[in-house]
Amino acid sequence: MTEITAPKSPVTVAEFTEGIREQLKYGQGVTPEQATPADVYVASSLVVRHYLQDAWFKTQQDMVNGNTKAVGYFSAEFLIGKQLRNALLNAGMLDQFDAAVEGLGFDPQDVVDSEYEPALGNGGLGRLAACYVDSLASLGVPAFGYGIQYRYGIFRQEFDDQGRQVERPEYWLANEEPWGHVDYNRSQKVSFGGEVVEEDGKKVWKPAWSVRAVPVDYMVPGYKSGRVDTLRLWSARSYDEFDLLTFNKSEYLDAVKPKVEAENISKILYPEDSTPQGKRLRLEQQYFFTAASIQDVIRVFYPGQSDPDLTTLPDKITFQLNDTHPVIGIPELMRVLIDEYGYDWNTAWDITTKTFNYTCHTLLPEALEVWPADLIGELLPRHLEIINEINDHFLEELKGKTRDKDKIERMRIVTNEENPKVRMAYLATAGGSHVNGVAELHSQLLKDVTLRDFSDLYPDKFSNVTNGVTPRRFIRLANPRLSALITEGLGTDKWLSDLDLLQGLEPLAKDDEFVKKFAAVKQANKEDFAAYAKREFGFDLDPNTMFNSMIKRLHEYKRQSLKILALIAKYADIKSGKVSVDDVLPRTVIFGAKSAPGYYLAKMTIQLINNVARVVNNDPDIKGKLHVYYPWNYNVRLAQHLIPATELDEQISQAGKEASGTGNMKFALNGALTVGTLDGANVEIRERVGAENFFLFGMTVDEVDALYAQGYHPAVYYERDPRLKAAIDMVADGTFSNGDRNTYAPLVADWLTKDWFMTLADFTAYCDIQSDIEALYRDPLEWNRKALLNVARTGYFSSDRAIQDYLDNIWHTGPLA
Ligand code: 26V
Repeated sequence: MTEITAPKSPVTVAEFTEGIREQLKYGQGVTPEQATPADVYVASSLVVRHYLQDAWFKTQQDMVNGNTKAVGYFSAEFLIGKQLRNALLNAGMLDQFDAAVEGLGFDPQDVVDSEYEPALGNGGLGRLAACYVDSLASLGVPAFGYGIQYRYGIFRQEFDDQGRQVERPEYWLANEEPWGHVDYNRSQKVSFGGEVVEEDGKKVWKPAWSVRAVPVDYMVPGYKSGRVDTLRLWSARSYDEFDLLTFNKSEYLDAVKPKVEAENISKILYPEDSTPQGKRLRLEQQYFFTAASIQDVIRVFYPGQSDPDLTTLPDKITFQLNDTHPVIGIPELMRVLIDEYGYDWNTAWDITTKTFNYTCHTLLPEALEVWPADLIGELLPRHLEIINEINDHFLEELKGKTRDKDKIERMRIVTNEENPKVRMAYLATAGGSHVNGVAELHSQLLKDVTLRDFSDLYPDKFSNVTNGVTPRRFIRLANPRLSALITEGLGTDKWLSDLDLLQGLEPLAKDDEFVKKFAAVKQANKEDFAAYAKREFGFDLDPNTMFNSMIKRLHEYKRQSLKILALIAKYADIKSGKVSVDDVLPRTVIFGAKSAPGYYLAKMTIQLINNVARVVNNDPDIKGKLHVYYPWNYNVRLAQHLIPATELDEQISQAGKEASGTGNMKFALNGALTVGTLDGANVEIRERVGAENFFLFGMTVDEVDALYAQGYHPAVYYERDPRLKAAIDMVADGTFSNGDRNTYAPLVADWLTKDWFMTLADFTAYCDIQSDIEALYRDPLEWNRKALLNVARTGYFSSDRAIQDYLDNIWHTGPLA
């Protein structure tokens, strides 16, 4: 295999080694002999930061002094994953690191493994934000990611002895964290509560309490671009710390309270819930980071100016709102412009609407945030006034656009009811220039359904940007063997910054020798994963079986239950003798998924999967033909190990429910075939790879709608397909609960009487497509040819392309000169 040429590096092995020695000595205070891998990890990270420092300065200076509009990506989540290897790759220092660390007597893998994963996101939305800042930096675009440095990331998942999910705190900051630079000198004050008074005819907000927002800066090194952008995550601190000293002992606990409350704001990442209730702390978080970020932007772009000309703000930066979570930034910018800088309403509105854009990431109505106006009024009284005024102006504007009173009423930002609510998606649509969905089908459904009235009256606001993933982390770092083979096939490694070049692999799909090399890469990755799964989880995976994965949040609409029911049906067929075990294609099914802690049916599905695994894996009748594994605590690291080893990927959501999916892109790019519905980005993946290289099944959006309209009765499907009946009966009769028929009764009842996402209706089609899948898998050369074509034809799903689309169609900016 050819070696990938690293980007030209600014550092030699000797310099890197010396850097580590210095850091160990003056930073960690240990000799190389005393040092642990964790010490070397911290030291190496600081060496990388050191070498990136000049490029970081220069990027910031060019951004502030030049004429290129910057991007401010506002997101409550940045699921960035481990930093060290990614920074080494992008800075061109991978080889020097390996050599230096080995020279000091350490295994580079141990050093890299010492890093705690910053788990600052729930799933797709947070990981997308991380891919996007990587691409912005790699394209050389000046950008800030703005978010929150939660002290506790998404919970750490464990399973108890019954196979149930247990949530544990994820204190990822337990050890020294060399990547986040805490900059106390550039903190911002963020205020809450209190009241609004009139002074000299002006509205003045008198807040009740304030917290200190301290920026923690992460470098975002671009791949071979020589640019380093900034991910600025805010951490909440109290202003009352010093006051503690003045209290006597009896008042001590009261005095500490404000400190604890202030710091609670950035304490924990909210696990996405099936039914998001109005959570006060979450609104505090949203305001906390958007307000701090807006002040920060003014500080950065108008340094030292007491009377800045903020009408130029939309030329300096554009703000992208990642879902509705940062939408409170719209009234906040209005407040800053009007109350603090004295602009009139219309000027402020003009600046605001030109600066903001909004990306929607969902189609589930319950995931569109709506806040009780009362709650906003309590926490942010001035903002509620501004929101009401925005609503009034907006309704006036609508009257000039349509005479349809019902439509105007439906479009209210603030609802007209006894306890009014603020619809954040509507506020974002009214208060920004562009609204986009995250895949073609999703953007179409946004226009036709979710935001239909808005798209009728403001058609030009709406567009699509299909999601993408970074090839640096998800191909080069995750799958070095495939990366080397691609480079060999293309004769260049330029594909890492221009993923369309993967098309050049297309002719090689006809070359059996190349296809065999490709197959050998997959086989080696499977063996690696088996070893990893043994080490980390104690599993015994057989790399000579098909590796079939389903990794994503556990949610009814994603339909993990469809996968597990089909598996149970196969098991039932073997047990009843309908199918001879000798004819079964050996398959290892791997699940990875966290459920929201309060999501009852999702948690029961986890328990079921774990118990199916227990029963099936230990049943001698199965002769090792079917295995189910559920590694706990699925995260970015596990994804990086599992995706390259997977041969069949499951994207089986009910059509019209998955906005995009990004796992589907990572799998296709790593040479897995997909079994999927016509949903989200699956539609575009299938168009690109070709229908013959994608296993499509199930109802379409139109068929789903028609079935809802006609009245959906899941029990009909249970009666109709004996395989389905056998599977559900097996869950009901206690096979997977030591004979206890109650354990899964609520799940069974839901399937038979409700089944909102129509798992049962798609079951037969899903089982039928399995025979096509297995027939193809029995022909390894043809399977791998198709898998290789998936790689060759999915370069479009690079986050570089997605960012280019945002630059061209929404942000109207580009790289620094
Ligand atoms: C909702 C809530 C509600 C309250 C608690 C915290 C919380 C956190 C997140 C969300 C919404 C999540 C929306 C989301 O993750 N959407 C996913 O976005 C991906 C990137 O665009 C996309 O690929 C997935 O299809 C979509 O489900």
